[in-house]
Amino acid sequence: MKTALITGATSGIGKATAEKLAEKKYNLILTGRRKERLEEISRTISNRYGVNVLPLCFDVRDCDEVKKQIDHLPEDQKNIDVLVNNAGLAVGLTPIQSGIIDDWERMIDTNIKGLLYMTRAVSPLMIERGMGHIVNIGSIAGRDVYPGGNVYCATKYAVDALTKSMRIDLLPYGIRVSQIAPGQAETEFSVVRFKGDEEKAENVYRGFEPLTAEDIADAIVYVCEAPPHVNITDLLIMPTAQASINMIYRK
Ligand code: NDP
Ligand code: 8X3
Repeated sequence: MKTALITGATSGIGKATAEKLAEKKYNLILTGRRKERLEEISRTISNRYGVNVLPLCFDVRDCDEVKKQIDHLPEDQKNIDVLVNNAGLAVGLTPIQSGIIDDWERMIDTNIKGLLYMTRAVSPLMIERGMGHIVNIGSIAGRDVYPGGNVYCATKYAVDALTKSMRIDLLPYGIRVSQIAPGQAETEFSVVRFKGDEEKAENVYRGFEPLTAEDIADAIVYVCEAPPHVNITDLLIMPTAQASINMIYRK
């Protein structure tokens, strides 16, 4: 049985990926900051699919905590076959000249530094075993920019660059590195971006059919289940109604 560690499994893409990998009989290590939700999701998945699910509650922005959590994993759960670097967020949609510094820090610390801390802690375990697969969740926002997207886009451009670099650095150790880059997917993403304003969040998806978290999870499972000699390096997945980052056909 394989083991997958998924960051940000308390909602959206991470949660859906946990379900779909459990369906394929992966044991799971799930992370997130919302403890109760994380524990509830872990229990439900474990009962439903009969797999081991270990909830680890921590903030990926805390480098020492990330290291401690991975170092202290029970020996039989250090065999991480798949790391899904999914935890991430956009905060605000403010032009650069009036940008809120705290919002910038949250995005940079989570989307770039959190992904780096997780990779730094887990990749040596993969190297020891001469196998592993790291799946980074990028975005269409890492391919093009939009008004007010500035820092969020920059973090996803960074994920794109890091994915390519990690693939080179980890090449001698048989570790696959892939990126999944979604377009608009309806999750808690926009509620977080608009700091709890549900109406603004709903407007993002008004008049067209966005992707679901499950659509992206299906792609992640496909990438993870490819034969060991096959690495699907990069998947850009868009809603049919979205032609480019700025072009959505709304009815
Ligand atoms: P959600 O808001 O639904 O999920 C985000 C997850 O990340 C939550 O589980 C949250 O858990 C976790 N998270 C956020 N910050 C931290 C942190 N500091 N430490 C630990 N966990 C954290 O959004 P999505 O599922 O949509 O987002 C998942 C990824 O997909 C993100 O990287 C996002 O940028 C990317 N993406 C999303 C798109 C979309 O349209 N939805 C499109 C393209 C990419 P908790 O709050 O419990 O910590
Ligand atoms: C999320 C998609 O277009 O809101 O990465 O930035 S977008």
